[in-house]
Amino acid sequence: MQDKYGDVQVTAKKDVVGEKIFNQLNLGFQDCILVRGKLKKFAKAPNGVELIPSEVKILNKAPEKLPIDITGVTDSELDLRLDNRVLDLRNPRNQAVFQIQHVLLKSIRDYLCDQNFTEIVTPKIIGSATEGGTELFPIMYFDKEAFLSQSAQLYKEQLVSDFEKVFELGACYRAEKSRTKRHLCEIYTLDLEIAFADQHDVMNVLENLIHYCHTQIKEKCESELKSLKRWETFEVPEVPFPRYSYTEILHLLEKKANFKIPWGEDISTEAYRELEKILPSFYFIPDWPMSMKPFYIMKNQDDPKISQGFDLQKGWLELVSGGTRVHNKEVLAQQLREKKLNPASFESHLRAFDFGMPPHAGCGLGIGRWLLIITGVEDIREAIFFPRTPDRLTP
Ligand code: AMO
Repeated sequence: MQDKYGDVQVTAKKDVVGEKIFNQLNLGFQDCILVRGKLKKFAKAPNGVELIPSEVKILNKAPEKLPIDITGVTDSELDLRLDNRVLDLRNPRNQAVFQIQHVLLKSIRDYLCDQNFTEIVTPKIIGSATEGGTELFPIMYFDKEAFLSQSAQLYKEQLVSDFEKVFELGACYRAEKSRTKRHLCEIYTLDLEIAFADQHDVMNVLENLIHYCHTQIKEKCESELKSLKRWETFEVPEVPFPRYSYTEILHLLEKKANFKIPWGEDISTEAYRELEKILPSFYFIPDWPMSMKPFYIMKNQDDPKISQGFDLQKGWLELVSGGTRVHNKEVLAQQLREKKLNPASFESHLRAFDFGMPPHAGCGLGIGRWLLIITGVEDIREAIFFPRTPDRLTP
């Protein structure tokens, strides 16, 4: 018998429990039952005890033939597993992924609350584009068009002027037709924003947060990591994490991997795969070209071609992006124009900069991707209860 806490052996000998209970326990796999009885020590049973039943109730039956194997003996195809997700999540390996997520989310909250951050909740239905991209899902809001929020960006920046250090754990929506093992259309992110801070302060918070959360997981999730065969390889990374500017990364790629990327171009997945051979753990890439960062990122004061925006990588995978923000309204309006966006569409956001907006910086981190890094599962769809992709809207 399996429950939230693991397996329990129910031992029913006919001459001990009687014929009625003996017959009731002729059950199918995944039937839902209630058993009352006496626990007895039994070293050979899972968890060292067995249950001798005195009452059995059959609450619900499962079909004899299940659509997927959840015992781990045979692998079912991922799409078939996701079609039967409720059942799939009874597989101990999948349970382990989400028990780890549970500890991760609690650790994030514990750490940030301890550092005097205030948890915020921002709207997910918005009137206009957050970041100006084309990745918006339009919806009907009564008789008007509205959108699903693609990021907490604008609201967390506004709220930083009231609460100084804020964070949000929430959903955002990306209408990207990317069919990769790291992209989803509905993502759950950690958003941070800190007043009177720059990108370096945010990087310091991030590396300490990651160190803390990994330490908690190593302490609290031994059996889960073992069930995922991650116990030996799971890493509590040392801090500080190395920092290589975008330009240094291009040099590194050229010198060590013979991979040439012209300055100003994006680093391809193929190039990141090469980088992972040189930098397998966590590393920051600051000083990206301004042309590749959004309008709210501040320019380098000495060289406006360069931004004060950074990414945090774990090997080949981008986990975080963030940076120092523009806090001056005129500069922000100018940068919107430079990105071919219309400041009039951002009027209500710009108004928040009229009332003494402090200098600030922040970042956004994808929880699904963090869970990939921790658990070693290969596809982000396995790290989400009910994934949303261009091809999947149910269950
Ligand atoms: P960005 O768009 O880089 O930045 O997103 C932040 C982080 O969210 C995760 N992520 C995704 N995960 C899965 N599927 C996707 N389609 C997807 N898109 C993003 C990544 C990424 O690093 N407003 C800025 C953050 C900031 O500057 O504060 C933003 O949204 O892990």
